[in-house]
Amino acid sequence: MIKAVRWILGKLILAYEWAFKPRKGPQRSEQEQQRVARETAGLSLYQLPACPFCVKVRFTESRLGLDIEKRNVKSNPQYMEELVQQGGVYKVPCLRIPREGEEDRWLYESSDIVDYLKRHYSISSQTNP
Ligand SMILES: N[C@@H](CCC(=O)N[C@@H](CS)C(=O)NCC(=O)O)C(=O)O
Repeated sequence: MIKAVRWILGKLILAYEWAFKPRKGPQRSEQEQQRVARETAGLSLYQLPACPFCVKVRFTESRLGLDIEKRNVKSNPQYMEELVQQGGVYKVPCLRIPREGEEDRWLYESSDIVDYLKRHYSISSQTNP
């Protein structure tokens, strides 16, 4: 019974995302778009397709016109292991942020991830991550 409810909820969440996810990002200059693409190429989002907190992050990603690699922790045991061993806890979403000369940063909490993405990739942003 619980499994069935979870299954239905998962489908509803996916349908919601399909219906309402922003389809278009902001207009950027060619140069700015290249900078954003370069910087986001190193990011990865550990996540699950039907997790509402992950949907929230994916909405922000779309709204900002970003393309971040998704790592499904249920379908790939290696991603799950990386998340738990290196991130420290099993919770999604988690944004993995590479840092030059330092260990990767593992950013948990959907609101913190959304803030991070907005801070670095909103159209007026000039800062580097
Ligand atoms: N406050 C967190 C909640 C994240 C959360 O509860 N994620 C669930 C999946 S929807 C999870 O990872 N649960 C596993 C666990 O807590 O052990 C956020 O906003 O990111």
